Amino acid sequence: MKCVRCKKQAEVELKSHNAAFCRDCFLYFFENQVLKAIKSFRMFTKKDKILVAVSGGKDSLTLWNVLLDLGYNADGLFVHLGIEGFSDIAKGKVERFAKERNAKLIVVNLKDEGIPIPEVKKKTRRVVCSLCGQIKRYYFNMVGLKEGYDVLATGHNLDDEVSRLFSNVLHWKMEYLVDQSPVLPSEEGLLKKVKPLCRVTEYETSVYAFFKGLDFVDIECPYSKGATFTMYKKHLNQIEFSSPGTKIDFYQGFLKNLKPILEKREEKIKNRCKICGYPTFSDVCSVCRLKGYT
Ligand code: Q46
Ligand code: ZN
Repeated sequence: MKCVRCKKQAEVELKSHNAAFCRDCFLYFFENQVLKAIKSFRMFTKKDKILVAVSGGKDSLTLWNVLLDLGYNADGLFVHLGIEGFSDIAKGKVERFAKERNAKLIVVNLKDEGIPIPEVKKKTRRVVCSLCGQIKRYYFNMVGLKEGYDVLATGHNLDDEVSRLFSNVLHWKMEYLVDQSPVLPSEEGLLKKVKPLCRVTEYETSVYAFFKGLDFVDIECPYSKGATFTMYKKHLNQIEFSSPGTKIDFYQGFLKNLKPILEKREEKIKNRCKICGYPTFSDVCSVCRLKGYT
């Protein structure tokens, strides 16, 4: 198999793009897909201060690496969850990356905030992952606003987006479908949020991270259950295998055809938390409630 760009021996075959690439041309292709997403969805420009939410995993470190290579002004934010045998390892990987790339890293430690995830887990009967997700989003937003960033970038890839879309459609979760977008504009109290990896698959991201020699955390969080999304990803990959290109068509089709209709009927959250000002459905947001302010 030959590289479609330079005719050298190909190392990667991408059926959905009807293409095969050598190492250099694959990296060029990957960066180009990210650039295409950034530009077509007007995510940010070289003038913007970008905050990248980094967990130490493959996707977020890939995102940070690509943005730095493309010359964007991108700093990292790591939220230390206080999970034994996991959070320190993840922090080590992120710190090492930041040092090697000479990039700025901000660290928030949930122990200092009084809400480390193992304590939160003890206090709640809910699935801890949904609270953990809310807490992370809360700090990404708060720190981003406080430190004067223009936009928050997360490492969600096409498979994350498609499996989420699939799940939201299967269960007709309209309130989540409205918010499913590669770009969420800023509003009062909310930083603009973007997903520059929305055009690249999990496989392509893994290949990129491997070719670039990125050292990321490859152990799972001990609280991770992830079964539903993993199951959807598996089924979607089977469909993709017999019909290459389905994933990106499904996602782009949603953004083009259904999203505009949903946006028209969207009801905005009007409430703000009376303690910290974060947008919320009730009087006090869930993080302030966890901190015991009610
Ligand atoms: S870190 Fe937090 Fe994940 Fe661990 S507790 Fe669940 S949500 S699994 S991405
Ligand atoms: Zn090539």
